[in-house]
Amino acid sequence: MIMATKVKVLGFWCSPFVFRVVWALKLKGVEFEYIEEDIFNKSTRLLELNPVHKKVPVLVHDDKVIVESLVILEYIDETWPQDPLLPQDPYERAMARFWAKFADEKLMQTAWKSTCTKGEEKEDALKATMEVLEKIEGELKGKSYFGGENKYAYLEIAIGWINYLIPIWEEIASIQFLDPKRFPAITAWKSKFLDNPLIKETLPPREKLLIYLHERVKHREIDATIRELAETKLEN
Ligand SMILES: N[C@@H](CCC(=O)N[C@@H](CS)C(=O)NCC(=O)O)C(=O)O
Ligand SMILES: *[C@@H]1O[C@H](CO)[C@@H](O)[C@H](O)[C@H]1NC(C)=O
Repeated sequence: MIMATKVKVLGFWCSPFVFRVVWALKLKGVEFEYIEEDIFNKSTRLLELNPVHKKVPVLVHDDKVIVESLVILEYIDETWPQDPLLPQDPYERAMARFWAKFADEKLMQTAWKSTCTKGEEKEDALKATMEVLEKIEGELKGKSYFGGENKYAYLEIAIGWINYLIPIWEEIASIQFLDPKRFPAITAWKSKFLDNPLIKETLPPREKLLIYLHERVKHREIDATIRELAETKLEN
């Protein structure tokens, strides 16, 4: 364990962005203090440390503050170079960053939207989600991990949220995103990922996550109904 410096992480117990940072630090054996934030009632500490986005994760390293999970991952990799996350080759590094960005921009919102919405909106979101998953499947095909044999590569950590969140979303919405026949590479990778002790010890209990996300879906539905009512009122 590296003890010389002080590392703190501001997080939220089920955030896919926070897990990236926690996994990377644990993997590299960097000791850190974890501080749970209430993202629905933000502390002045959070607002002061991340005034731009007001979001978690926030990494505090001595007196330096770093935000945005993918940026934090690169900072961690450069500051503690043991067990590297990113590949050495510049092209491979670029590709790893490309896929992480792609999944963040194209997958997370659409998959969540498929979970929360109804009717045509849901159909469209589901279709878009499947297209993205197909691209990711293509990238993983023929490999054990995104990083080849490196089971703790940058992309594993960046996209790993798929493995614990998507199954819960599937259950809540009674839809199947990850059909093992259609996505054999992702399915195999998912089991390996979830079996990994480092991942197991950090993920929250499935029941707790299920209850919480159910609530989030309900809130989204209520918000949408209120918006609709407000719009009809304006029209009349
Ligand atoms: N792009 C950011 C996203 C972080 C993010 O959305 N964090 C959520 C928790 S899952 C948050 O703090 N939400 C509070 C808010 O949106 O006000 C990252 O990669 O770190
Ligand atoms: C919000 O957080 C403050 C302290 O940071 C606390 O005193 C207050 O009770 C919290 N409010 C709610 C609604 O949880």
